[in-house]
Amino acid sequence: MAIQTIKVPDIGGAEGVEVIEISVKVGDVVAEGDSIVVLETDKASMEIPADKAGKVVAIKVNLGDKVSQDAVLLEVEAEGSAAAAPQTAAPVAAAPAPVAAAATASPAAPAAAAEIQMVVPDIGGAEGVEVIEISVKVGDEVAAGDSLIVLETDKASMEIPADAAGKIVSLAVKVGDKLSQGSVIGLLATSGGAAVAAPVAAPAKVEAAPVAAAAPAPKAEAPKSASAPVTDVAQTGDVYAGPAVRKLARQLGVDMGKVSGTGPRGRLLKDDVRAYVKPIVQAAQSGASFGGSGIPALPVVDYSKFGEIEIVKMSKIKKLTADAMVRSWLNVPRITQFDDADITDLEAFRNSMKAEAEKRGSKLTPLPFIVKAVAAALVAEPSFNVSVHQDGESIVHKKFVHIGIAVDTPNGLLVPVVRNVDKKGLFELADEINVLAKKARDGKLTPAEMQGGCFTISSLGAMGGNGFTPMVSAPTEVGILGVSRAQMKPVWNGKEFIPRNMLPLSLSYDHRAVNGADAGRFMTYLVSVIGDLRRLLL
Ligand code: CAO
Repeated sequence: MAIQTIKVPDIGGAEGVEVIEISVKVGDVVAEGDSIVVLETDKASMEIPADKAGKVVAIKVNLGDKVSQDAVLLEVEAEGSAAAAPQTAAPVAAAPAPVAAAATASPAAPAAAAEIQMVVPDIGGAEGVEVIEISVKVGDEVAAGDSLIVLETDKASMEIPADAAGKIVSLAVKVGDKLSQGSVIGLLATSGGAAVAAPVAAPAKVEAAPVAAAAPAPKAEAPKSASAPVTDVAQTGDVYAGPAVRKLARQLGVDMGKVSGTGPRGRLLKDDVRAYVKPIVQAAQSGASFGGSGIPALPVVDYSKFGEIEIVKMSKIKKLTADAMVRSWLNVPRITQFDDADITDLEAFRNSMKAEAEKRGSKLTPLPFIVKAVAAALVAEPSFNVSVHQDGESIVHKKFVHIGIAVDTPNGLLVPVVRNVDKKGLFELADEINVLAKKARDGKLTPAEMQGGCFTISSLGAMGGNGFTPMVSAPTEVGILGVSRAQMKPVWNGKEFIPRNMLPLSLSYDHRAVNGADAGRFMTYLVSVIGDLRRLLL
């Protein structure tokens, strides 16, 4: 079997054009016309099709290489027969070409507004080329050079631009129509002097547009001459994709406008289309409904397009937290209720106890007081001390009060659990929280120390803020209290405003298990206990 080479065909004289995609690998079997590499100038991309069929035995270019006409791209072993076809470079835009803009240009165009026929210019002799997109609608104002329609052969796509500025009066084509040179696209009411096109009555004169795809005019740019060049990889609307990708998207019924391109300059690749479709198919197969309530995949974004970036792997803890957050977000109908607790007296008491706390080596922050008050609220309002059973039909009521404390560590968020809070004193709680927080920061917590929580407290009080909406730790808990920074506020006592130290509290709960009324009672009780710690004795 003969080994044959596939070379860069005539690319309109462009030199040193960059290889941005290699669409085949050694061992692949290519048919004539299959896209093998994609080249890109600073203005357009073009797919280079195989001009012979066979098995790829060597790839002679690398991504980033700069190539010109006749550069060897691949070696293929002709399949089945040694009598390979003689090598002829298939022009890139073999099929069609032009975004040939002012193809209908008439130097003697009228200066006044007039209706002109929009027609398909010279498209390299291609006949019956399919309309795959209509980029305008009746009534649209277009500038000269704006894309009107996109045609596609099996090898290339091309935009047909307006050759004059004006308003679309009518369209004579629809998606799927097969057009050739001279086919009428519709009527355009030109906006006056800008028109360079022939008036309706005069049959459009079509000039030959260059076949090569190498130096295309950018989409928005008005053509500078009567023979504007081709964009092989059409950039229609926001979609920047080659014919093969467009074909795949069409076959799969994918709206390309919804897919993010990961290729150079946001170009859509086949893999982007597949990545978009995969989760939809998987979800559909798992029985999920997409009648408007499905979860669409997040688009893939190439951030390097916007500036310098660095990609750092998440720590294991951060990854686990991310998964837990998504699980909670998607499974828990979460409501957050806000209130302020008056901690003026609590703070006075805490300050009075500071010396004693220091003597016994304890650090008494507001947190142990809050933990103790939450434990009392869980006993008083047991609707919060539950889990939703996995059978989806039962509620697990807990007869113990274990409270998790969110601890910020260099590796991420950890939630050690303080057990039997209702049975412990303030100093004991303060010490235990400090020991667990240190273990968390040192990475020494055991799994058992992070399990069994009935409720979580997330304190951002040392950092600031006046409220947030914490996420419920599902499935084990149904409530979480966010604590923000206390601050002095004027509070009306019935006669006058007095300064009070107010602590903002945010109570999130799982509305499957807890009703608003339960939450209202829980919060009211909690606020009253924090406001007057003597209530703990009742
Ligand atoms: N308002 C005003 N000041 C507060 C306060 C509040 N709500 N809460 C704490 N403070 C003060 C403390 O009194 C302390 O001041 P002093 O040293 O003058 O007494 C200072 O802030 C620092 O407190 P701390 O952070 O050392 O101790 P803590 O008991 O308040 O919190 C811990 C302990 C482990 C919860 C905390 O260190 C922590 O990691 N918090 C972050 C939790 C987190 O990331 N939550 C988010 C989870 S959801 O993403």
